[in-house]
Parts: sequence; structure tokens; C-alpha cells
Amino acid sequence: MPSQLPALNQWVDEVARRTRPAHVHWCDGSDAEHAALVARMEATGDLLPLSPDTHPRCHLHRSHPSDVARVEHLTYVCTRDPRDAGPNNHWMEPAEAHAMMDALFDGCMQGRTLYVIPYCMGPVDSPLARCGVEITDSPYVVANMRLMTRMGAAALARIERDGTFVRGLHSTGELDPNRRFIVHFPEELAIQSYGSCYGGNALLGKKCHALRIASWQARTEGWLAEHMLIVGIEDPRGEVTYVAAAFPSACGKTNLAMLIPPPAFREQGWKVWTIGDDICWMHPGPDGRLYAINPEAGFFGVAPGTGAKTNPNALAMLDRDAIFTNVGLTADNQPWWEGLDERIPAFDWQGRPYDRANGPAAHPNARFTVSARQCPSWSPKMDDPNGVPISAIVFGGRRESLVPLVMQARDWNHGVLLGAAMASETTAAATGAVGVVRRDPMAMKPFCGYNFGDYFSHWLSFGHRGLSLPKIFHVNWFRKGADGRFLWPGFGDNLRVLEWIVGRCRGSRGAVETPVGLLPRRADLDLSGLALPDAALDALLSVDPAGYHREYAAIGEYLDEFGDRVPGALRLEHRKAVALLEQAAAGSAPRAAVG
Ligand code: GTP
Ligand code: SPV
Ligand code: MN
Repeated sequence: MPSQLPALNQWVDEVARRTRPAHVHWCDGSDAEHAALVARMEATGDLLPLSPDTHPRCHLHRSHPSDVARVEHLTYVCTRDPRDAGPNNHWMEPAEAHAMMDALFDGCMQGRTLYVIPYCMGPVDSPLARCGVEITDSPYVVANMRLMTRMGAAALARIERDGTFVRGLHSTGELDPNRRFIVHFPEELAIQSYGSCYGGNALLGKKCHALRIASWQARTEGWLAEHMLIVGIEDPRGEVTYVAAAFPSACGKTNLAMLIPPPAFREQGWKVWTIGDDICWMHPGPDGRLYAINPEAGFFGVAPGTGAKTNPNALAMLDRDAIFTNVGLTADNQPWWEGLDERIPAFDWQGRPYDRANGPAAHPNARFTVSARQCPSWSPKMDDPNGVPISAIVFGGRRESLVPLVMQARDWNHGVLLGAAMASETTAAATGAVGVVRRDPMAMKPFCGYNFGDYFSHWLSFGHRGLSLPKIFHVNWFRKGADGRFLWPGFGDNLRVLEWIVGRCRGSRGAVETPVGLLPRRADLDLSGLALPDAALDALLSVDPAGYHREYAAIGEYLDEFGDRVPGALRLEHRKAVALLEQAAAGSAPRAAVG
């Protein structure tokens, strides 16, 4: 028997009977296994070798042109009671969903190899980690899972010890968008995905397990599974403050996670350590603080916009042992994307000779997959079984108007409202229109595996458990001026905002109270070495009460969609926010400096 867990062997047998593969392969995660898989994919053209001189052991994968992003409209949460999935999810009755998926999986692996991938989300020796097994017929998925998770023999040994695992079943299918479904059964700890090989749809440890299923488990078990990066910010005295930040897809998590401070800060000794760039599991520790692990082992990052000025750490990790998906190609076989440099590529992401008239060379959601260990700012804390203590939680969105550069919540409940009130312009990470503002609470709109009303209650519940909770902030790097250009330089300069956040956590930085939260005054931010017009800074640090009044009316209507599942305490916090804005509009708002 391939595993010592009868339930696992039985499930693999059942799936093989239904899907009828030519071979079954249990992945051990070894180098030899990886080499054999890569050789096969090179032979089939699934992977194209890149220049061995500049990018040793790197490959390009060109996906089916219709299979380039998450498909939120085809993603379902199947609970017995539709109210448990909530209006934030598409729902299907579990028996109906099983029947539909069974029909799709029937005989779908004929002539293919069925791979069994045991994986662990989090350090294998961590009590906070959780395991799963993904069955797939895609060697590309196996190669990506090997970079993104702790996969193979060690994970299988833990699964055999634990006796439980999340069951993920994936098949490439026909890659037909009309026969493509990503379906979750949280009550069965099961995921089924058919018809897509794109990251979030097919690497089932990531969004499907570590967010949708894990958020469901976290709610019943008293912890949090979030769409957040984790960084350690080291100050000149060598003290490290850990921060978790939730931004929607393609809104800056990877970039912030591996930030290099501006020269003046670097010279003083500031440094950012990378713990995670996409997912964060947080548990209350014995001292009452929240401890976070990154359940992943690699990065599946947005390529376009990654350049020597914006994210040099990312470039440094992408010159070996990486998979590039849907990027362009130079004449000498190097990967290329918009924002990398001034070279002109020879081929676009679909393999056509590059022609500006066909659009960008790289798909806007082109991605790289790489082991986290290759990142120059990699922190050994990534492997710490206990995780890192979080001092600040930061929410943020892509908002060209209204939302200030940074604000701090007055307290935990107000922070939960700031998270719940998040909205952001949509990006190419999901199929559909780009640049449309939509509500995206805690950056979890596509990823919360249960009713958002219950999710808000769960967040609020941390406020009455006697914990030493992190302070909560909200940022916006994406404000634009009348000329359509970003007002804030972003990237490395975001450390100036992080430095204020760290200072607020330690009580060493000032702020001013406004109706929407605590904002830094110009003098509270370290802007040394930054040439920013006064007018830009004024816009970034001011509050528009009338605009916010409209914003809070919209969030009120949004909360109404969740009816009586919305906790009273959040309603109360919302009414408080509206009242403060009304006072401000009437000119009677307090605007007290606080330190
Ligand atoms: P997912 O992997 O989809 O969850 O996304 P992410 O949040 O990790 O986004 P990522 O860091 O990859 O950023 C996406 C895009 O936003 C890239 O094109 C970046 O260049 C751009 N970006 C990131 N940070 C900033 C910033 O501070 N300012 C501006 N203007 N753009 C940024
Ligand atoms: C996102 O879309 O938020 C991602 C990429 O991080 S994916 O893993 O495809 O969801
Ligand atoms: Mn993400």
C-alpha cells in the first residue's frame, strides 16, 4: 500500500476508479522525481527551457489563452445551508455539486498519469500547520506545488500521524471555460477543481485550502486564516516588529513583503524580512498575542511591474529554478514582461512574434513561481513552528480617490469596521472587468469560505477574549492626481508609512484624530530624501468628510446584504463612524492631536 493511512489509500482508489488514469504516481518530493517530471514536460512542450546562461533551470509555461486567472464566477462554496456560504459566495447544493463534478471527472484521466501530492501548509513540525492531499493529472501543477508547499514524504508522514487531511481533486479537463468549476465542500474538508490549470484554481493548497477551507476551520477553532503578507521590520537598534497586511489580489502584497528601504533608512539600519507574501494563519499564543505562520513555502507572484526599481529582491530570486507562466520572451530566450526593462521582446505570452498591436507582451496576470528560500530577504522565522508575534494588522486597497495614505483605527472594533469597509479597484488576477471599485472586506471577498456576516462576528470575537491584540491600520498606495499619475511613490518608500505604524505600536509617534481614524501629520512622517510636492502630501493626508459620508452610506448598504448575520457591534461601529462624519461636516468635529 502506498500510504499507511487506509482512508487515504481508499480515497485514491475511488478517484482512480472514477477518473481511469493510465498510471498512478505517489509524489515523494525528491529531486529525481522533479527531474523526471521536468524532462517529460520539456518533451511535451508544457515547459519551455529558458536560457541556461541567464536563467539556469528556469522554464516558461504558456497556458491555454482562456486559462489565465482565477474564475470567481465559477467558484462555489457548497454548504448544506446556503446561508452558511452567504451572499459573498456562489452556492450550490452539495449533492447537486457532487453529481455535476462526478460527471465531469468520469474517465477524465484516461491516458494520463494521476499524481498524488501529499502536502503540508506550514512548517511540517508546527502545531499550527495543516495538511492536505491533492490528486491531479497535471505535471505542471505538481511542479508548482513542489515550490509552493512542503510536499512529499515528510508531509505524508505527518498526514499518517494526524490521520486527517483536506481532500483536493483536480483535473485539467478540456480547459473549456464552459466546463470549468472550482468547488468547495467545507463540511467535508474537500475541494474539487476541473478545467483550469491556473494557480488559484488548480494549486489547491493555496486559495482553496489555505483560505476557503481554512477560514471555515479557523472560525470554529478560534483562529484566523487571512489573505495577508507577513513581514518583520527591523529598526536601527535591531528590534524586529512583525506586521501582517491584507491587500486584494495584485494590490502590492508581494512587493511590500520584500521591500528594500530607501537609502537614508537603509544607512540607519532599517531592514525588512520576508515571512510571507499572500497567506497568513494567526493563532492566539500563550501570552495572548497573535502568532502568525505563512502556510506556503514559495511565491506565486505577479510578474508585470517587477523591476530593478520596484522590487529588486524579487528579480534576484528569479534568475534560477523558477517557473514563469504567460510572460513574453526575448530573442535570446530570457523571460520578459512590462516593467522589467527597456528591451523589446521577440515573442508575446501566446508565443506570437511580439507586436504592440496585439497588446502587452506578458499577460497582465503573468506569474512567477519560486521557492521562498531564494528571496534575499527570506527570514528563517518562516520555518519557526511557533510563528511570529504580530504587532500591527494593515488593511489596504487600490483607490485612486478619497482614501488617505494611512490611518489608524481607534480600537479593535473600529479596525474591524475599517477592514469590513474595504473596497478596491479590480485587477487582472481574476477574469472580468479591471479597474472597477468593488467591496472587498479584509481582501477576502473571493476567499472567505463562509458568510461574511459570521466572519465579521468572528473578527469581533477576538476583542473580548482578553488578548493583547495588534493595532489596526489602513493604507492606500494608489491615490492619483488630476493628471492620472500616482501621488505616492510607493514600493520602497512605503517603509516611511511602515515606520510610522511601528512607531504608533510603540507609542513613539504622533497622530491627529479625524472622523475616519488617526492620521499622521506631515511632521509625524519621516520624509527625508523624498521629493514630494506639498499639494500631493496634503491630498494624501487629508480627509474628505462629504466623500466619506457617501462611502459609509455605501458600506451601510453593503452590510445590509448580509441581513441579520451582521453583528450588532459592527452596526454600532458603523453608526458611530457616520455620526462622527456628520459632526465633521457640520464643522463641530474634534480634531485633537494625540501625542
Ligand atoms: P496577489 O499575488 O494577486 O495576491 O497580489 P499581491 O497583492 O501580492 O500584488 P503584487 O505585490 O504582486 O502587486 C501587483 C501590482 O501592483 C504589481 O504590478 C506592482 O508593480 C504594483 N504595486 C505594488 N506595490 C505598489 C506600490 O506601492 N505602488 C504602486 N503604484 N504600485 C504597486
Ligand atoms: C491572487 O489572485 O490573490 C493570487 C494569485 O495570489 S492565485 O493564487 O491565483 O489566487
Ligand atoms: Mn493573493
